[in-house]
Amino acid sequence: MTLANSQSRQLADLYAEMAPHNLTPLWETMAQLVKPVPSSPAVTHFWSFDEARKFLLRAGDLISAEKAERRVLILENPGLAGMSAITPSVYAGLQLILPGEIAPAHRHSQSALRFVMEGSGAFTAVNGEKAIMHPFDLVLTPSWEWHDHGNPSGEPMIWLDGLDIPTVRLFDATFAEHLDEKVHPETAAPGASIATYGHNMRPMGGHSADYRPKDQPLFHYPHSVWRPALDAMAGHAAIDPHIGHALEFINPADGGAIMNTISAHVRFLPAGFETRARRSTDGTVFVVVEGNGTAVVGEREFNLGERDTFVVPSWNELRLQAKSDLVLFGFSDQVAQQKLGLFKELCS
Ligand code: GTQ
Repeated sequence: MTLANSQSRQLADLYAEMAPHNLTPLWETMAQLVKPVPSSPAVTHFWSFDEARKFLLRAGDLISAEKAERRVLILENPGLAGMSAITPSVYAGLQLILPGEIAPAHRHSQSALRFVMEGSGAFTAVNGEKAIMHPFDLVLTPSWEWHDHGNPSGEPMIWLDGLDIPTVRLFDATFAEHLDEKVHPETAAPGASIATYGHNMRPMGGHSADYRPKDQPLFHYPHSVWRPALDAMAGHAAIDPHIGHALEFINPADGGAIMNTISAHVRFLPAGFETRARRSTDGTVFVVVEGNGTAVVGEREFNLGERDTFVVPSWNELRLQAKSDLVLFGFSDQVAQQKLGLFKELCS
């Protein structure tokens, strides 16, 4: 037996003997653990809204929102089968609430955003204040705030849920509870938090409305507000060659991201505009709000239409081509990565 052979025999014996002691050799897995650049287990993927909607409406015939607690089809990344995740850190799903239904009040450690895809007049109530939802509104239900959903309108309502479920799972830090009543008692009239905190000002004096947490006063960012803001900004600012005209939604309490674990933005690409290639470490979920175009992600190419969703995993190169004026909504774990000192981007 050669020296090398005898050494590898002895190593194999060592591995076998220490395995029952739950000890494994780093040098066999080092290359998978500490990689020179990200190589996400998630893959890029595209979900047609019309296709997903058909399945969601079928589910609507078979199970009530109340029985389901939340009637949601999870957008599961094909590279993360069984993980209920669209990227390793972020969850996304399409939620349906039919006329007259309620989704009962609960709260949990997980933070959520809702981005309205279809319907008008349903609400998400957060700590007892309703946000009446309209297409392409953004509504937040931050960590540990009570929330219930209801639909007094006459039409089905569908929105995209974005949550930090996989992040909370990573930290093993989940708590959840149900309220005794199905619907949280009303604490403020619909629109009160926008009226109070939604204009780059904050209330002074003893009457200041403190029904909302001080560090998270605003939870409704209506399309009727953000869409004109995006146009106005596009009329004044030079376009970013890698992103287009983009505005991040912020928490007015500190000017930072909307929540501790999730960042969200909207962007506008004028007809004919093509972004230059960009990679970033925050795997990002995009929803098409308006227009047509193409997303080129590595070797894949997706034709974009209104309400379609696609995911670009960490460090995948993205180029966007706008056939018509194109408006996108996007969210990711960027804020969490920035706080942890991990976020990187590469613009070519
Ligand atoms: O509406 O509270 O898609 O708790 C997943 C978990 C939605 C919600 C989801 C949830 C919710």
